[in-house]
Amino acid sequence: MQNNIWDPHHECMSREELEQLQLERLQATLNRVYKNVTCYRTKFNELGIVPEDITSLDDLSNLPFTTKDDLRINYPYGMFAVPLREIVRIHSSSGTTGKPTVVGYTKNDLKTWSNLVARFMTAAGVTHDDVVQIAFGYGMFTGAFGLHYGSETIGAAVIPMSGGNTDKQIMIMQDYKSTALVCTPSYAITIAEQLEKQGIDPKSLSLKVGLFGGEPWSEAMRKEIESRLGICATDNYGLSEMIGPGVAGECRHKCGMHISEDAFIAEIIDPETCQVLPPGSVGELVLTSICKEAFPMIRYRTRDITSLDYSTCECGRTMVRMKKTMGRSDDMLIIKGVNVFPSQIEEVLVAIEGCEPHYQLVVDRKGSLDVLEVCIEVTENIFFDEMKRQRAFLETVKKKIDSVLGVGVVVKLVEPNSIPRHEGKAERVIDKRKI
Ligand code: DLL
Repeated sequence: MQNNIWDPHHECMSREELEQLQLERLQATLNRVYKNVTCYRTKFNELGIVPEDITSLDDLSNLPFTTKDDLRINYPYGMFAVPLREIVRIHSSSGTTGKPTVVGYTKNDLKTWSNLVARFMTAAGVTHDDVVQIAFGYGMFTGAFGLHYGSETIGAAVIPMSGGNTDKQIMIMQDYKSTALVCTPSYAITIAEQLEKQGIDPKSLSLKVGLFGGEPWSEAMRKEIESRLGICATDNYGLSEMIGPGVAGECRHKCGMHISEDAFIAEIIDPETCQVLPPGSVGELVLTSICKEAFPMIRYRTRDITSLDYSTCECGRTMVRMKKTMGRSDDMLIIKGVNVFPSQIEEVLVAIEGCEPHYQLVVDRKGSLDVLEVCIEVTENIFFDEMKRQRAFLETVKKKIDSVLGVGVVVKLVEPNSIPRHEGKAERVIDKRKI
């Protein structure tokens, strides 16, 4: 490690060298998917493209996009480019409509992943002297395992706490002298609030740095976390389909997240016209993985809205920086770190007798926690039913929604015709969160 850069050879490459490497890796990836993934072969054939046609990075824009629908159609293993016996790990994306997105890793992919996470953790200042408390949930979510491997690769001591149980998080933080905290930004606020409630001065802790990600958060929230926990907080971006955390992360200058461009080629497109936009434009981020064996993704539409900054960064890294995401081009909501689609709720509601297909989702932040209120229009029978039966109905609906989403919601039954109708698209979501 040199000057706080984990892999200076790749992270500080000249653009010319980088583009040469990207092209070589892209061509290898295209050959792999054309040979091994029916979905890609069919799409390429339909367009009359063979991998050999891609002779420059500019040709990338001739290739078809990959969307979440492709992953759903090919559920669970159809997009894998290696036989199952070469897979050593399976993860999935949190809360999607119907079946989750399944992603696989070979042994080499896990090595690649560990190194990519080690990069952004090093960029945030983590070293082998650190004690890293991981408060992301361990499980199918990629967050905890990704940062776990990154920490071990650096040689830091990992405390695999998993999410929740804030009092215990605080006790461990005090007793084990954790120096780095890893969780969602909203959970960092919860921890800060609990510390205040218990009268614990954050200065009495050993915390120095926080590595946050998995959900959108603003600069204002960063300032709040930094002052309330007395740490330097960095933003880190990733998605299961690409590898999990490890796609992009901030350095100590905190002026955008460096994308590991030797592993992912980034494009910005207009989500309506699908045309590639010039450098600096705001649009949807499209990523192509060029280092993955098990689950390569060609021009995957992330739906995240951002822009890319190619200007030089003081840290010495040459990798492009993406701005904090400004929302999504689809309707996915992230509630307490879980991805929620309004259509999932709709699916539950339309199947319940007595619920009208008119509903509205109100998202708010109470303290630091996201609250999702589902307002459902019900038939007159139910609305004017006796309290006991109405309660039972409400409980049934809530249970069904909670179990489909994997996150608790507040259900409110409203009287017929009380939800505004629109001539065009319905306004399903009211997001009151100020992030
Ligand atoms: O959230 C991977 C991750 C875990 C990244 C931990 C960083 C830290 P998914 O569950 O597949 O994967 O959700 C991916 O979450 O498309 C974004 O919409 C959103 N997201 C992730 N990181 C950020 C971030 C992980 N730093 C989806 N800022 C992505 C804003 C983020 N949104």
